[in-house]
Amino acid sequence: MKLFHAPNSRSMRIVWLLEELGLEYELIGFKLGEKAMREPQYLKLNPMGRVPTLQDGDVTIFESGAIVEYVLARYGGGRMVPERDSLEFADYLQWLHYAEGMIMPQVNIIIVETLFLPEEKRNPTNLARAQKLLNKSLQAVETGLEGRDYVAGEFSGAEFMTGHACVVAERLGADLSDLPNVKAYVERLKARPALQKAMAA
Ligand SMILES: N[C@@H](CCC(=O)N[C@@H](CS)C(=O)NCC(=O)O)C(=O)O
Repeated sequence: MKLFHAPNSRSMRIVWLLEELGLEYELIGFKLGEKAMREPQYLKLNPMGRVPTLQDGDVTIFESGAIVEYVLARYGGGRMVPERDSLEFADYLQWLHYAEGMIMPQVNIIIVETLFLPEEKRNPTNLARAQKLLNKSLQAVETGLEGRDYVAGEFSGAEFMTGHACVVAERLGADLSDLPNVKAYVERLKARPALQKAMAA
């Protein structure tokens, strides 16, 4: 398998997943925003010129959530996916999709408003609104973690999405002071050797 990856990006989710599963893979490294990500050759694989993209034999797939589902369906052997007739299966799907739907849009705005835009173009109102909504989106995770260590009970594929989004939010300085479950969850995830390896990749 070949994984197109950039440090400090969502492709870390897939490195983490492949490490947790102990699968062999080759990393094709980019720097976020570099020109090579917009070259026609790469756009054939990922029309948005983004990471991650996974190539597995004849299969090319982008969108981190889809890649998590693909890898677990094909190589997971039942690991990290709750039984389909269990209550946890719905939690698993919910948190697998929640990250891109609800957390990352606010993370994207915060990154743009604090890092990408030149100071004169930054909009403090946009930033404050995104920070408020990020906190609100993490409050749902706080509730979801009540009485459990992971969002679908046992460690699952949903961690690579919502767990990763929480780790990124913490790194961006999100206020976790009223979110003790999320805070502990982030620490629990960061203690995993596979995530540490992915963060260093
Ligand atoms: N929804 C997509 C988002 C992919 C995405 O936006 N990736 C960012 C890195 S986190 C990227 O490649 N940005 C490069 C750019 O915009 O030039 C996914 O989850 O895979």
